[in-house]
Amino acid sequence: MKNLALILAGGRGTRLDILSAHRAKPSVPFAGKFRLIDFALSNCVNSGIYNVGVLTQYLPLSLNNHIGIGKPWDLDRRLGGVTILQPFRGKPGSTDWYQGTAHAIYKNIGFIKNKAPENVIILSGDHVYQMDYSKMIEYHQQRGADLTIAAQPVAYEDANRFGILACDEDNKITDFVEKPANPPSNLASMGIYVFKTDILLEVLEKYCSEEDSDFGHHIIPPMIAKDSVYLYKFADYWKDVGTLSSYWESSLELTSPVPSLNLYNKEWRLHTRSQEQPPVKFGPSGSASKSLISNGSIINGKVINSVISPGVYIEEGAVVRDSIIFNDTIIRSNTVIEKTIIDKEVEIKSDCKIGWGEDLTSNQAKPDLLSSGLNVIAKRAIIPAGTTI
Ligand code: ADQ
Ligand code: ADP
Repeated sequence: MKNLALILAGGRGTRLDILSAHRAKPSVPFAGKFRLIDFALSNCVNSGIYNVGVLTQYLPLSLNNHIGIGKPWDLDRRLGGVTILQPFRGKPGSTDWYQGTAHAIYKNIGFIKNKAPENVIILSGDHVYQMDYSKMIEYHQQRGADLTIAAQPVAYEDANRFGILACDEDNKITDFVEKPANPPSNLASMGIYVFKTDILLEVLEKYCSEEDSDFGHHIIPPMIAKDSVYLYKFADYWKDVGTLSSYWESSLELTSPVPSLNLYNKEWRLHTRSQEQPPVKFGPSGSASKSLISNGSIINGKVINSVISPGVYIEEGAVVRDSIIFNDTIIRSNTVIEKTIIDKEVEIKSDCKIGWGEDLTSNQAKPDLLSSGLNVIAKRAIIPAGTTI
C-alpha cells in the first residue's frame, strides 16, 4: 500500500466550550449538515487515499456513530477502509490512554506495520479546509523528504497557538518552535505531516515515552537537526477553528456571496453521514436571507445571516440573526435570537430575547469564552418563555 492517513480526533476541544462538552471536537457540527471531521475524511478520499485510521480518545461516542463503517465517504472497505483506533481501556489517566499526538500514533505502531504503507500522512480531525493531499505527497517524494510539514501564514495575534517554523531558500525547515510565547514569525505549521513510514517508526521508537509525547514538542525539533524536513506551502483556505469566535466567524463567512471555502465545488465534494429528511419548508410568513438552511427544517419566522442545521423548527414571529442553530432545535413564536450558537434539541419558548442581555464583551477573566460577545446554549436546554439572556 502506498499511503495511510491517520486522523487525530482525540484531543479535548476545551476552547469550544459547551459545544465540545459532550462530543469530541471533530464531531462538532459545521456548515449546517456537516461535522468538522468530514473535511479531513473527504479530503482523504478526494485525494485518492482510501486507507484511513481515526484515533479517538475523548468522548468518542458521537464520532463513532458518525463514522460507522465509513460508507458516506466511500471508505467501506471496497478500496481500503476506515478503522477507528481507540485506546484499549477507557479511564483518563491510565497508561493505555493516549498521552499526546505522537504517543497516540506510537500506540498504533502495530496497525501501521500491518498496513505497510510507503508514507503516513498525519492529520487533525478538526480543521476546515479542502486540500489535495496527493500533491503534498508528490512534493514530499520529489524532495526525498523524511518529513514534510504543511504550513501557511496566520494572523500575528494568533501565531502563539501554532507551531512556528523557518526554512531556507530550498524550503528545508531550519527551525521549529511549538506555540512560542513570542512568535519569531507568523509562518505556522498546519499540523499536517507526511512521514516516510520507516522514519516515522524510527522516531516514534526513539523519542516517545510513556509520558506525554507530541509531534510539536518531542518529534519535530530533534528531527530538524538531523533528518530532511521540508515545508509545503499551502495557500488556500484553512482554518483550525480553535475558539468559539473563530467557529462562529468561519461558519457565518459561508453565508457571504463568494466565501473563501466553496462547499458547492462538485470536483471536491464534502461527504457526510446524514439522515433522510424532507425538503426545507417556508410558511406564509417564513423567510431566510444570506443563510444556509438544511433539510428537514420548517421556517415560519425570519432567518437572517445564519446557519441552520437539519430539522430546526422556527415559529411565526421569531427572528434569528447572525446565529448558528444545530439539529432539531425549536424556536417558539416571537422569540428573537442574535449572535448565538444553539446546540442540538434545544427548545427556546415564546417571547425570549437571546443575545440581548448584559454585554460581557469587556470581561477579560475568561477571554476565550466571554470576550467574544457570543452566547452559547447547551444541548437539550429548555429556555422558559419570556427569558432575556
Ligand atoms: P494543536 O492543535 O494545539 O497544535 P494538539 O492539541 O496536540 O495540537 O492536537 C492536534 C490534533 O490532535 C487535534 O486535532 C487534537 O484533537 C488531536 N489530539 C490531541 N491529542 C490526541 C490524542 N492523544 N489522541 C488522538 N488525538 C489527539 C497542532 C500542532 C501545531 C500546529 C497546529 C495546527 O502541534 O504545531 O501549528 O496543530 O493547528
Ligand atoms: P451529537 O450531539 O454530537 O450529535 P450524537 O447524538 O451523535 O451526538 O451522539 C450521541 C449518540 O450516542 C446518540 O446516537 C445517542 O443515542 C447515543 N448515546 C448517548 N448516550 C448513550 C449511552 N449512554 N449509551 C448508548 N448510546 C448513547
